[in-house]
Amino acid sequence: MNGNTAQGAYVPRPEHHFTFGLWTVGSMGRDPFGDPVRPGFTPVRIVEKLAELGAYGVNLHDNDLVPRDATPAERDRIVKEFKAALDATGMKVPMATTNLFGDPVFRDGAFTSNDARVRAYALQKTMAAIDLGVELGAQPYVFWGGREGSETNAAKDGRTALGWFRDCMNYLCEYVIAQGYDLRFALEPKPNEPRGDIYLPTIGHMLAFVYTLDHPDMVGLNPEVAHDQMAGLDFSHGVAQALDAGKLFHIDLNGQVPGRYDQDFRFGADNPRSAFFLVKLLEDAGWPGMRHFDAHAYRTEDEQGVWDFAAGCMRTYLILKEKAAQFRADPEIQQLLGELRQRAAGERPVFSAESMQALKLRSFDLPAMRAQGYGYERLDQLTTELLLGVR
Ligand SMILES: [Mn+2]
Repeated sequence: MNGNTAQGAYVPRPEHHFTFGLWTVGSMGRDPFGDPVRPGFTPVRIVEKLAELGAYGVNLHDNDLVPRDATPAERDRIVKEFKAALDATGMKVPMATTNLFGDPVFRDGAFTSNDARVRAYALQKTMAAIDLGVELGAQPYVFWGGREGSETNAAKDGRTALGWFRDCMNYLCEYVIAQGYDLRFALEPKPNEPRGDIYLPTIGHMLAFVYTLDHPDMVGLNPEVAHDQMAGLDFSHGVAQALDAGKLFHIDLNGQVPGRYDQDFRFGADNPRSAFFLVKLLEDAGWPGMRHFDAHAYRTEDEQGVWDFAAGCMRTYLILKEKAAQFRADPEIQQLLGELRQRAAGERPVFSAESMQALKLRSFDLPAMRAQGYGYERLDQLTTELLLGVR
């Protein structure tokens, strides 16, 4: 697929449902070793520029929009201006979340702090942020427990911490029900950073936790590429599990090299191949959610670099989406997959006295089964060549 049509297909439009956090393009490039390198933008400027680039909407933490120390009057003025920018551009706010990590009060966590007053304050702050999210039309509401962890296990029993976390999630589900909000929660796992170790570090841990809540139907996941890849995991496997459970409520797309600091690179910057398999999974599944980027521009960049970063995230997704379509249409690849499907076809193992007896008596041609390969080298090379643009 070449030529002008294909180029046009890479131009992001609102119907592609691309979203960015205010904190992503708004990142001033601060890191643990260095000061900000960019001045940042007002939320209104971000909305206007992302609309121009073809995005569908922006997502926010409460304090990305309303500063922590704003008075109620200031809050109302800021929200009004922001809504006017949304109205003027047609941009939406499909997701909102709470900053429960920046304030020093959360240094030992929010819902898992050893200080009961901090846990209560975290609930109060989250209820106000949920009200703001609902006012802006957000669905779902995300929780990233960046400080919900520890450096030393001498101070806190993990069972106690998870119990506190559960109490808070149950409380907030009841809050949503009591307010009559139509809102679901999406929990975001991460293995470490900023805490030495964070509770519920992977998609699997988080999924198991969801089913211990009072309203598991209201709660799903917001997995992030970087959070799995920094631990060396295959992100698309985790996303497949969340899809299989009907729990993929939201997703954070970015780039991350395994074993490094939390990089949050432009989508596909690190590993276009794993990004391809993720896009292919989401598109094959017909997943209806937002394609949300939780990433930021390299610290080397100025304002133009930030907008190049945002445009690049969306363009790469669309290129990989086209590659996934090309993969589905490629005769050689499909022939190999067809052979694999034939080999995979068989009766599902449904237990009964008869099926058990039959299986116990079945004879297998083990020498032939041991000898036969799967042809993955050829399939993988064809995939590689497709991605490298020579097919
Ligand atoms: Mn994230």
